Amino acid sequence: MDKNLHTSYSAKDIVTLEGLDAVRKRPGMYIGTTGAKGLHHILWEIVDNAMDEAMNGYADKISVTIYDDNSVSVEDNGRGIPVDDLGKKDKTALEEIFTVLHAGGKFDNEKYEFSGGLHGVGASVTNALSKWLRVKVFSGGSEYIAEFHSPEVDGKIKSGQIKMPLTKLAPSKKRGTLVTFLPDDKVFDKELYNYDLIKNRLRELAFLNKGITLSVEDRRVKNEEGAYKKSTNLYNGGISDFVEYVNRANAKQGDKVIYVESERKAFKVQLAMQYTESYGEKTISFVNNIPTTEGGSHETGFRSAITKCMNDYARKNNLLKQKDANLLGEDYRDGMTAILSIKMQNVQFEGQTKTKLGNPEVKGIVESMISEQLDLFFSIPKNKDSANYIVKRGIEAAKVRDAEKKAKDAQRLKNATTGSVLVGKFSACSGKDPTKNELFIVEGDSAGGSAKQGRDRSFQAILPLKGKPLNTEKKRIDEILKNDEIRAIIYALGTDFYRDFNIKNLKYHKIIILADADQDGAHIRAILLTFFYRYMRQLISEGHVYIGMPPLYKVQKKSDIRYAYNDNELENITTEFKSGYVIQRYKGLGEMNYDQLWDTTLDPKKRTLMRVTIDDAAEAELIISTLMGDNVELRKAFINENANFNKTDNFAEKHSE
Ligand code: 28F
Repeated sequence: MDKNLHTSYSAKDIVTLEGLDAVRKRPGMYIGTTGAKGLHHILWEIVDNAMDEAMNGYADKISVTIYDDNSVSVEDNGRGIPVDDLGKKDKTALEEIFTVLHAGGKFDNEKYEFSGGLHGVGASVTNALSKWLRVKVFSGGSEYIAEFHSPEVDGKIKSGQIKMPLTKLAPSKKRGTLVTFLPDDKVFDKELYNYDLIKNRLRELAFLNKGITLSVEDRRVKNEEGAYKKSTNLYNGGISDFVEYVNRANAKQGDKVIYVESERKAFKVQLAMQYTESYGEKTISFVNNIPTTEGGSHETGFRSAITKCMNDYARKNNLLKQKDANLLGEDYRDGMTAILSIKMQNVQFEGQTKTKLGNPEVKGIVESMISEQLDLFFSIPKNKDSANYIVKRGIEAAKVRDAEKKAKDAQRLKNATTGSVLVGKFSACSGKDPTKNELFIVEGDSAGGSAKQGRDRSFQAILPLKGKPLNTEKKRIDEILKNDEIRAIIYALGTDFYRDFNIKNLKYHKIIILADADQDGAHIRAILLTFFYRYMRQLISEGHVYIGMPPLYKVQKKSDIRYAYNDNELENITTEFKSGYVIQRYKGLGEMNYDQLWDTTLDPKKRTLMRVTIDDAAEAELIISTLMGDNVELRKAFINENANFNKTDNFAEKHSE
């Protein structure tokens, strides 16, 4: 990172000073990273523009195509970017959108009521970071074209320059906008578009915007029939279909979906809820189609509305006696899956990973809009059984809460000797600064032993796991509390868990799971991620959880020792060595001695960590409830379909120090 970045420039200076060249100079300021996330970000900017046209009611089909030169196109069937200024002004509206930062009128709200692009920086950044970009507009019975490129002039790249000004071509019956671009590999190196990632995001957009068809076609691969891989999503049931999709591993026939929506001037709320036999709460929320995995004021408002409405309903219908205390919000949310989607202007994102909604005024707005609609919904006779069911579940949950509290207090008394659960296992570090300290949760005693010896004890703590920890999915809290491995993790982290979780007490800002790269290791990763996701969610949403990447191979030629972390790297090393080398395939962490473990996996300067992120909460829900739930046939199908049991790693993104 350019150290003086924070002193000499701010985004607005760059805009006035250098236009698009500034984007190329510091891409990280506009798209975060120039890794896979950044490559996909410049695609989302274009998809967002098509989505804006669809959300405002002018388009209902959006298709993405990936080509084998890694160029990609997005097409919508909307009005088409305006071309009526052709020849009138020095810069057409279209040229503005693709060559001026924060241009395209999306930032003055009256033209676009809701825009997903607010969190983005617009199509001009995509243009600036592409080798070339072509726009086709189909409107008024004609086809138009404009082309941009980023040529090298006197050794300097001129980013996103107009190459072919807007030109009218042949007549056409089509309507809409088609943007095709080739990301510049001088910026993104060898990163390639990920079909599954794009497919999942377009499916999420289809759920969030009912009636819009979103598809992606991958022209880099053909199946045996010679057809390209393609996925098309259209959900006329919108987020009601979404909540059933998330619950497909748990829901039973007849588990009703409750759907309410409300719209005021420039503010729209949609809520879909479905109760299932599973425990705990699953709320997946969005603002302008952007996942808010760290929650925020909209979720707070939603939760207050549920609690208030259900307690009022319970009293009014004599399901709670006058003398009974109100139930807690969490009682009503036990077993509930909710999708909350709001659309608004002037969004302020906050939180460690900018996925939390700020805007304090939103809590009250959402609370009143949802309360009003839920009261209406439950006053309709045919919906009474849903309300009665929710209150019944709430009353049961309150009873379990009391039982858990008693179990916990009893446990706490027993826990007074909690050290016992850690004694002989846990090796603390001497440093007291949580932001620097790291906790390695290591599979197996032998690996644990070499981690203890190999680590830097000033900031690295080690917690070896005897065997597989308890699979906490579908388990009650009191059962979970009986498992020593889980208790050891809770105690070592210092945050407590579930209702009593408090991230402020976290003793380690990096929690690194070290497990073998085999099925057992993958199962341990899945179990730990399930537990963190269910009972310590903020650890993941605030980016504290990592997966350690031990090397798969050691290649030795005389005294020259190299490590390969995947087959690709092995190939590079053996090519370099040519001959006279020995390859050792590591079966597990335990095969490495402690200084090799330090060199390859523990040393912050050399190791590779995969940060676990929840990019796709719906996907995470599905993976966890499928993999860890008790629906055996679904799990078998999932594993066969995905082969790579490490699907959980899909939320992981390469993280270098
Ligand atoms: C594949 C990507 O970018 N679609 C778009 C439109 C439609 C209009 C528009 C876009 C300049 C300042 C208003 C048409 N007719 N897909 C897309 N479709 N931009 S981008 O207008 C941009 C103007 O704000 C459009 C009437 N009003 C707006």
